[in-house]
Amino acid sequence: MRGTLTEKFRAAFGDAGEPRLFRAPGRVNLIGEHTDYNGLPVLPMTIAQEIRIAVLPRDDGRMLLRNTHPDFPPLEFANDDAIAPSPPGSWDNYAKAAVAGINQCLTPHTRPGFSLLADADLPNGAGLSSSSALVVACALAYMDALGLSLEHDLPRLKLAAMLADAEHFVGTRGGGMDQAVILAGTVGRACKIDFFPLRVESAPLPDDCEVVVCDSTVKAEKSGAARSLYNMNPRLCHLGCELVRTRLAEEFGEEVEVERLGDLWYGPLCLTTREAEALFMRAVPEGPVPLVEIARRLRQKPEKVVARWLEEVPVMDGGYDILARLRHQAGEYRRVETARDALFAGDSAALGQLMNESHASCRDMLGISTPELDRLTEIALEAGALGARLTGAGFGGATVNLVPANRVERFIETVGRRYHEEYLGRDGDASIFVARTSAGAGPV
Ligand code: NG1
Repeated sequence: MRGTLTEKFRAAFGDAGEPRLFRAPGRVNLIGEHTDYNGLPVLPMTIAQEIRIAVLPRDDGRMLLRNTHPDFPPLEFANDDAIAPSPPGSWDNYAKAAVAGINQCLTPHTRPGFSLLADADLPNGAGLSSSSALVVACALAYMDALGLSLEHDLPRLKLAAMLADAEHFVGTRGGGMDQAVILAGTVGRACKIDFFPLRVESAPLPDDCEVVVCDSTVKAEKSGAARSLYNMNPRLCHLGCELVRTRLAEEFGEEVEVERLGDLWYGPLCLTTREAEALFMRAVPEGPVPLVEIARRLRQKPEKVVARWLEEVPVMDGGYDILARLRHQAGEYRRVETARDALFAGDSAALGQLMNESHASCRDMLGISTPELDRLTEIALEAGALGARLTGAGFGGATVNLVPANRVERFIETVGRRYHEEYLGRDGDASIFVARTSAGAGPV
């Protein structure tokens, strides 16, 4: 692989020297969806598919980007104080996010450039975190150009937390799951990740089952069209958190410090999940809540509520179902903790059941599934999976399936026939694969 990527680098940039090589794996999330940005845990694992880059520093401050994939054209930007985002969907935004984030956090004395070639066997828009893998790989390349090394100059989790914020540059309001597992993942283990502060516990994977990824082949381009759809859930959760905080202030007669929903469990209140659910019911009415009612409860003008919490969120005449979002958080929190225990206990049946419940909650409470993802999970269960759910941001992308090891071959054949050939009407063999873990990102 080294030779090939180096050769491609030389073909792209001329024989400019021996490039340095870095890799960053994709990830599949077993359970814990749309919880990270609220500070609630997740349970992903790395996969073998990855982004690889070849890179050489430049002393003229120019960042030259090339990609072996024809969909991503050559691009360039200057490494100065005013790195501005390109239009949504432009792939240089991920390199810009990494460079601008490091410049802001580490304030380096020099601003070197680099010539970078990216290559991947990780599909994009599949919910397998190609975007964060690219951000992490570019960050490693830029750190190298600055003479900084992972671990020695910057611990992995510190870099992960930094890059989670840095990726907001591209316009999505995600949490820190992807950057953390990409940097701190280990071979043969899943990662139970907690946030604020970021902590990673490695958990054993089942030895009687395989984790199988099935791509629905409906692209979820989070940096493009799916961006505002994705952002809707973080925004509604933050609004829900404000409603909860307002309610708590009324009940206690003073402000209670709750910065994000996760603080209800870990903060000064230390609620149980049952108590958190009861609080949600007191703080937010059931079903869609009209904007005027939200504004009344927060004692704010509707325009202010829109400007502060509903930016980019599509206008819903009937209102927003905030309680459903909060209930998903409580349920998913409990499922992640129980799934972690199931992994340590080697209880695959329990894990599968939790994955199925998670899919139903993502579909019914968050509205992030699609007819294709629903059909794919139904077929997967009929084909012998113990658990099947959408993975990642949703609105397309892939499902993650827990399949007994002795049924994997039949499973892949059945899903290929019934989903790809019968439901979609085309061949899709390459989009079903057994997930294999890999080491966290680093130099090759
Ligand atoms: P993907 O599937 O990589 O787009 C996104 C967010 C995660 C998390 C999941 C949903 C980014 C970089 N990633 O992941 O933080 O919120 O959705 O669980 O925004």
